[in-house]
Amino acid sequence: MRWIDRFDPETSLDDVTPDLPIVVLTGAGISKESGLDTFRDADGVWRRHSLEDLATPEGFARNPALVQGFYNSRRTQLATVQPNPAHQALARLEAAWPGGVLVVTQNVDDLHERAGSRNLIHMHGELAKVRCLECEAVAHHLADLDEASACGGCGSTGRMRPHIVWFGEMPFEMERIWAALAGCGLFVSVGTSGTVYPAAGFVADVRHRGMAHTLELNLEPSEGASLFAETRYGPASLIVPAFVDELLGRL
Ligand code: BV8
Repeated sequence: MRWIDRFDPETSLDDVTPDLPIVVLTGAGISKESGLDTFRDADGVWRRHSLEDLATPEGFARNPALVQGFYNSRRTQLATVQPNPAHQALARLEAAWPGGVLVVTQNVDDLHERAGSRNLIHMHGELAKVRCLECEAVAHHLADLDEASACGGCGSTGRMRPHIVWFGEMPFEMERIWAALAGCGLFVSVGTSGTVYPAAGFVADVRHRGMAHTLELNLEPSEGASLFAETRYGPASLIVPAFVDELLGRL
């Protein structure tokens, strides 16, 4: 039997009562209108740089200076961008929705927290944090990293890496994410191409249980679009606030 045949009958937003928890997955598309590049659009990061050289442990081992430079320039860019109405709308939803809202972001920027989201998981890590390869200490750090950078915990130098999940590494807080997906009444995906796993598999995980409504909010259909019970397309800064206003208008 094909996996898709086991999905339960269609759901709708009408099934999403205020007591039900909401899980929102976000990707690079939600930060695009803040001025941060996505990865796979025509002008995306992986169109200009080699993913293998810059976002894998092997690439870091081969040329740490190249990888540190890539993340240093992206970390520096954080100070030049602001949250947009889509980030702000999700923070409003979290503050007002009785059933609770968890934002699981693939993004490594800090725009969700700067918009006011608190119940937030950075499953792919954070640009504003660094980790010591010696003692595993994680620290908030906005300056450049290089071979002279010292760990604030153990004092080792030249052993600091970006606190980022590279390809082939296990994303953070997966148990907490899977538990939230299992218990949610609404799963919303915003601004992601549905290319990278395990995040790209979350909608199927939710649909397989057949209880939650699933909604894709994106600029264009993602690779997983057919798995969503409902889809709405347009720029995140427009369609996410409109969706949040509609949902809160039902309270
Ligand atoms: C793991 C680092 C297991 C941070 C990133 C073969 C098949 C299936 C899976 C695999 C496979 N081979 C390997 C794998 C696993 C691999 C994977 O999925 N590879 C893919 C490429 C096939 N996954 C992993 O390795 C993950 N780890 O599986 O571990 C494991 C098990 C045991 C033990 C150890 C390990 C780790 C994945 C994380 C990798 N790190 N980045 C950084 O530098 O930023 S992933 C990278 O892609 C980014 O972090 C980003 O978050 C992520 C997803 O990209 P999107 O956010 O979706 O961005 P994208 O550009 O693709 O799309 C943007 C979307 O926005 C588009 O749809 C566009 O239309 C839309 N958009 C644009 N503008 C707007 C908009 N939407 C709304 N409004 C707009 N204005």
